[in-house]
Amino acid sequence: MKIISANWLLTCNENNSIIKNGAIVFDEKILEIDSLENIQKKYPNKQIEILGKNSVLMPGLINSHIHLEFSANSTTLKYGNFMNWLNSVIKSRDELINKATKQLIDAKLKKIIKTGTTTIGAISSYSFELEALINSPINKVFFCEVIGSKSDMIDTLFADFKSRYNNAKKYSSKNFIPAIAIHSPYSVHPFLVREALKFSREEKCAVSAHFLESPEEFDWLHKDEGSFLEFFKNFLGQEKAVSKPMEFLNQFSNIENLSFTHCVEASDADIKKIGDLGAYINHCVTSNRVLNNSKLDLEKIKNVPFTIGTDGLSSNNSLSMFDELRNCIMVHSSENIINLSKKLLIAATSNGAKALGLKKGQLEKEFDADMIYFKLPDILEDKDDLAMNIILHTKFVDKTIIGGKYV
Ligand code: MCF
Ligand code: FE
Repeated sequence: MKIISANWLLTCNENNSIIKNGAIVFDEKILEIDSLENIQKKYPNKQIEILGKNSVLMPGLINSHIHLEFSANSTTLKYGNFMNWLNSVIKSRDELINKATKQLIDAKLKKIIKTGTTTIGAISSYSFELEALINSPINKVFFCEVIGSKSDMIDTLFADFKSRYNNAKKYSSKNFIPAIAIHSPYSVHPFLVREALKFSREEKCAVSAHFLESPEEFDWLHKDEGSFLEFFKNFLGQEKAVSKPMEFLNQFSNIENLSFTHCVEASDADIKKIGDLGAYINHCVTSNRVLNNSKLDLEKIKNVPFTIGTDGLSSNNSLSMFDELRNCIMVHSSENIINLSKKLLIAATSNGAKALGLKKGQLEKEFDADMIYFKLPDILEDKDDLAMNIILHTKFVDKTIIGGKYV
């Protein structure tokens, strides 16, 4: 059992409460959280680590959507237009994936931890990053990807997916949880979606899917036209989308931990359906900016909880959640920065944990002791400004605790 005290405890709990001069008692879980004064009275003989002036202790950040297999990209892929990006992925995928060695991914994971992330939702196309991941202390929900829209390939693709999933399952532990990613409504045949979701219900695992991120995807799914048409004709001999957005969403009933990534072009009815499914929206603001020059309308999704993801280096220049949060406050410029910052830190902690089905993301009794601490550059006058100043000023954390252990 350990006790830490900080100037500011940002709990990210249901009331979003902040404790000034607080202390937290923990082993692998959080045992107690209160004012330093009360904790000192209760544990008079216990040593307390006092973090001191301007210190902040908060739940570790949860990056709900990341593709580590694309970690070797920096300048290779085309940005600015989704179709150009997709073509560049197809052209350079093998080369990029080969360059994403275990050493490279190890280094990225170290930096991810140093920049405050304690849990990731890792989307995996091939399981090439599995070895690096299982050797890292970071918590991971490992989403094995299902992809393929050709009807004559369903059995083969499903068998390939199941073998990756079953292999990943061998490494199941409290910090490695296998899950399922359905790539998207345009790239997965509805029968394959059906089989994968049936499997997910048996496994009781989390499910995530990319959904309506580009205008090109919208035109293709709704009207079978636009630049996806040429792409699908050339590559797969298909002239029609395999499913409509609502038909796709309708398949996702009765899944406990469900999330849809992007949703930038989703209609009001789609958003309502996502809410009715009890799902979360993974918001990847930088990815949306660089691939599509678009942004999620936070007002439009106000009834659906959202999480924060960096996506991969395939569509971002950083895997740091603090960089991503800074981008969020800059891109969503019509929202008041103080309120938005509070919402964003909840999205990046508590909501991320809920979307992934984890008892994390809050400084609250019985929650996993995944915490980060760092110092603000100067004295904070008003606690109402805490979330905003954390986002504006934090690049690296001083210490990371995962499952009660310093990493
Ligand atoms: O989220 C971004 C953009 N949207 C879709 N897919 C990906 C993203 N980053 C990486 N991907 C991967 C995806 O998992 O790109 C591959 C898939 O395996 C090719 S998409 C035909
Ligand atoms: Fe993605």
